[in-house]
Amino acid sequence: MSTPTPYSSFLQSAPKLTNEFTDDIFLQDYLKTYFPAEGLREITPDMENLGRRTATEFIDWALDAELNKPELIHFDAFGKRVDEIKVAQGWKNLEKAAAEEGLVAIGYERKYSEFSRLYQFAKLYLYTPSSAIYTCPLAMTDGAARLIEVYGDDFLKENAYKYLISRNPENFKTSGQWMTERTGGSDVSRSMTFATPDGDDYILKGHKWFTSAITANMAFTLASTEQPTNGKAAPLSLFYLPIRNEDGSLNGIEVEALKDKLGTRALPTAQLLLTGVKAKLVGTKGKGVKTISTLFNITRIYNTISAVSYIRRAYALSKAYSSQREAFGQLIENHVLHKKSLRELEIAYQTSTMLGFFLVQLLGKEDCDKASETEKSLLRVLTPIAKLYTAKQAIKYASEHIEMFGGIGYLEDSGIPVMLRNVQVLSIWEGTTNVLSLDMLRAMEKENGVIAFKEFADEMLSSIDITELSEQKEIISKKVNTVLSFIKKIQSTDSLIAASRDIAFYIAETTIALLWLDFLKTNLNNANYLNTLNYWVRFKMNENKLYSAEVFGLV
Ligand code: MFK
Repeated sequence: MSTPTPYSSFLQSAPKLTNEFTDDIFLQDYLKTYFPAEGLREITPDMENLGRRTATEFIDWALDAELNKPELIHFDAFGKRVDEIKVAQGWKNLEKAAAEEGLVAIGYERKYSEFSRLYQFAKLYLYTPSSAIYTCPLAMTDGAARLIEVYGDDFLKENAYKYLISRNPENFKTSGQWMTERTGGSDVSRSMTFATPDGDDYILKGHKWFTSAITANMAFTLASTEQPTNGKAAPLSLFYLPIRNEDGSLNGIEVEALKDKLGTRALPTAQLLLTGVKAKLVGTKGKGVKTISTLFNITRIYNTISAVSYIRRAYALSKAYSSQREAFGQLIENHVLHKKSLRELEIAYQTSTMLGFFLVQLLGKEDCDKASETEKSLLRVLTPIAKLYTAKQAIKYASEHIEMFGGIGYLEDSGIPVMLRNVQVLSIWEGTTNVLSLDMLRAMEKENGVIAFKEFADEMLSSIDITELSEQKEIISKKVNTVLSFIKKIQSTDSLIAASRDIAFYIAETTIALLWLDFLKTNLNNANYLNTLNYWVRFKMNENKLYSAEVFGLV
């Protein structure tokens, strides 16, 4: 009789993705509902091709980029200061692919008019979780292109814009966005970078504490043309600069160090000393923050789509694993409690995507001058709301995703933990949750945000005339009224500020409900989608409470 082996030879197979477009039925249904049918037929092969690439070769490149962190080389062999940054081959491949796929270009070619942004961001949604966050340089590049469209002169159009939107990897250039200094990340008014005139240009001296993607070709940055007086910060202006001179040397910049970060490790984030940068003023002197907001409102939308794309990827991988892993006598996908966890992940990605892509549709309309005044205000107020909401969702579900894999999810070489580390930044960069809650208040106060939300909600609700949806419509209508009367009732500015975060989450979830209702007008026969709406309006939205400042004893 043979002796039984003392250990098991069992090996768990790893989950495999095959095509991130064809596998994502919700994305396809969304596009069928909102993208013009003929255009969709045209773009489908392109989406399928990218869906395959993001499930295969891009994942290998991203892993290479994550494992081989950027390196800063201060001096060459002969002692010359060079400040060169070495990046992994995978990172370079991801940049080349981004240009070829037109990930920025599509938004500016505008082949599908106001729907071009939807096409572009649907591709970014596939690309991001397989990109080691190469999406960050793309976000700033896109924001820079839009900034130049709105404020740029002929020089910027000729020397910067056309390269930012190129599909040719040889010509494609990227832009940075340098705002943060040691004195402040949220409060940029404390900036200590100064600009002195030099003919038609300026010379900038100062220090920038966090600059993402220092391998970019150009940057937009804030500086003041005046010194602070009596402790009052001088107004900031916006400047454009090429990062390198024509001979390849740095344009009055020293790269002091690369940051050692919790996540986004493939992305070279640097600390810079500006020793005398030649730069050009962009827009009106002293209006730098307003001018650069065109750029950072775009990066905030990228942040939103990145967040939702990671939740989608968490779902896709968890689902694939559940169909391979057995426990307690059956595949874990058949255990009812595991099914429920998967379903929660599915609902999270679909509902957050609904909010993100709505924002993208509004952006497309604004780009093409097709947005009404209400839609412009809605885009303005929903941008901070969607950014803060989806970032928090991504962090929550990236954590759940690890748990769905058990112990293997906790192992670095499984490739699972990197998602949690990467998404953690989404609630910080481009404005923290609190700063964005305040930005929502700014948009409500200065740009008709509340009125726009009310008009949007009224229009959505009045367009629903389907008996099967009447109960849900009534619940959502009550939610809209609750948040609007809560805002109206608040007496003091402090109370409003203290409640702003709750208001932002409440509006995010109510907007999702309104959008889901609209989506169901054409997808009512899908039981899964109807179930999502019912769960959302009857249960999920009730978890969100509006707390006044008094509850916390703050006023
Ligand atoms: C994968 C995803 C990719 C993401 C890319 C990540 C790249 C990472 C790079 C970075 O992290 S860069 C750093 C990002 N930093 C921030 O986002 C700063 C966060 N802080 C804020 O947003 C503050 O609210 C702000 C700096 C804007 C406050 O500045 P101020 O000067 O104290 O604001 P103020 O005085 O209220 O506004 C000045 C003007 O700007 C006003 O217009 P007017 O001059 O006409 O009165 C405001 O209305 C306008 N403004 C402010 N925020 C705006 C805006 N306009 C439109 N949209 C906004 N969001």
